[in-house]
Amino acid sequence: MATSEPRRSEGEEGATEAPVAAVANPEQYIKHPLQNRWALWYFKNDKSKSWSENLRLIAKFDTVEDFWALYNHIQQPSKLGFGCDYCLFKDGIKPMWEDDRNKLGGRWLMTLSKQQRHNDLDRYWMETLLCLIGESFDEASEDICGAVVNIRHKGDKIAIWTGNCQNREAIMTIGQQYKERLNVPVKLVIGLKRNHPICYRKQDTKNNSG
Ligand code: MGP
Repeated sequence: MATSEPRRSEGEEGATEAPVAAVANPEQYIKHPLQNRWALWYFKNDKSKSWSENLRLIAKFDTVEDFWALYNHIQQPSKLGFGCDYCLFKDGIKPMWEDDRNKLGGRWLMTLSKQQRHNDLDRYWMETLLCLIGESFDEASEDICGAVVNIRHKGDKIAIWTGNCQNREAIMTIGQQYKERLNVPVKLVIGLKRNHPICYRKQDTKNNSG
């Protein structure tokens, strides 16, 4: 029976020809690597558990394609319940003050109004993620630990966590470029907060007791 594709059996004469059709364009199957591997975490506020028990790792990724696959698969921040957070941190850094890489750090904090949940929150969070995975802060990107979005009744928050409060130059570069990148109105102030591990431990104990 004749087939449309002639098949060549092993050892057949003239079988040295290269299988041209099998050579695909590498662009079609090689993923685009990111400079860092990142981990996305989810926090759901269950009062019966401690703060750290409520924190769950969702997935890690280190390519552009895997980032978008994950991003398109999960809920946008504006659809999350009150008390929930997403955290994106470099692989190996836990999204908590106690982590060695966060202990001496601080964060650029942006507090949003209630209306901004519908107008700006998802866009700001996506832009924040792109700033991080795209290493958008030049050399200061080294100082980046991660970012957090908090969904709260009183107003949502987005913060970029940096690793060293003493590193003024890197902090200022990150703050300025972040504000420009988000194109936030001049009157929206983003402020720098310091991490204080000792206070945190007290607060966590308070939280655990309900
Ligand atoms: P929050 O979730 O950062 O902000 O901290 P929220 O809910 O807006 O509250 P506010 O205090 O900023 O007004 C809420 C609480 O979660 C803290 O008081 C801590 O008890 C706990 N918590 C938050 N973080 C980020 C940490 C952390 O890194 N480590 C520990 N141990 N507890 C934390």
